[in-house]
Amino acid sequence: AGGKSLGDQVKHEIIGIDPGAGIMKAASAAIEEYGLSDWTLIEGSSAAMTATLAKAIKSEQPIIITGWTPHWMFAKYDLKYLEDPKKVFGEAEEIHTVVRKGLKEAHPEAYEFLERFEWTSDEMGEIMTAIQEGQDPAEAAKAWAESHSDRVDAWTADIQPVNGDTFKLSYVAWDSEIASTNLIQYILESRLGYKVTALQVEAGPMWTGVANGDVDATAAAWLPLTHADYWDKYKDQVEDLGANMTGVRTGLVVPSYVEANSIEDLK
Ligand code: PBE
Repeated sequence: AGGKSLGDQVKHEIIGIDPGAGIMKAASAAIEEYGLSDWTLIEGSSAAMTATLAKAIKSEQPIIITGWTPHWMFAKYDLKYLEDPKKVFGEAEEIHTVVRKGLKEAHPEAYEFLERFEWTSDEMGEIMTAIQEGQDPAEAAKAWAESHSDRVDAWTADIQPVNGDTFKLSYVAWDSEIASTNLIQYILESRLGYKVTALQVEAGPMWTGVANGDVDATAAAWLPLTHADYWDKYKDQVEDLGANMTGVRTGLVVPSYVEANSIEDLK
């Protein structure tokens, strides 16, 4: 109601996601660095966060979430990032493909494909939106690969398929990573002859699995900032194949009708 501050209207809550996500660490740092000591970061999941966002938007209530790009929510809703003058959420963030040590020798075909694999946020957005609209993730990835065979051809050209070798991917149930991992699984299976298991885990085990060699690869490493803690811990036990996407971003996000423009406005 009129006169109530934004903080009071949202009960000084920022709607977060799974506690292992790097964005949660950055959001906690933002609370600290912007002096938002009366604010609470709510833990949950990617799915719970988008459900809460949908509800708030339906009733035009203010809400503050931890958000990132690429994500279908920016296509579906009118949203904005709160400015982050202290750069707590970093700057030029990328998504990297990180593999276990020895993968090149063990699975040179998969390694070669993963080394080549790089795409755009618009391309990922096509799969994410299809999933959000109700398509099964594996089906959405398959449909995308079939309608973009020129891309898939380039990523797999001249790689000799294997004969049913097993391969393990790890990822977290973040919408962006559901899209990328399903696409990689589909290409490894349909074009390169692998039998793939994609383990859906928390962020910690996603990294640990690659570091200890239980998992062959993950395409869900957000660097240099979002997963800096995991990177610092495991960098000597993994191999970084570089960015599979550049120009990604994380931050605090609100519907455009929310009056705040900067994290500083939350104080
Ligand atoms: N995210 C999406 C993840 C990486 C991918 C930004 C939610 C994170 O915060 O760790």
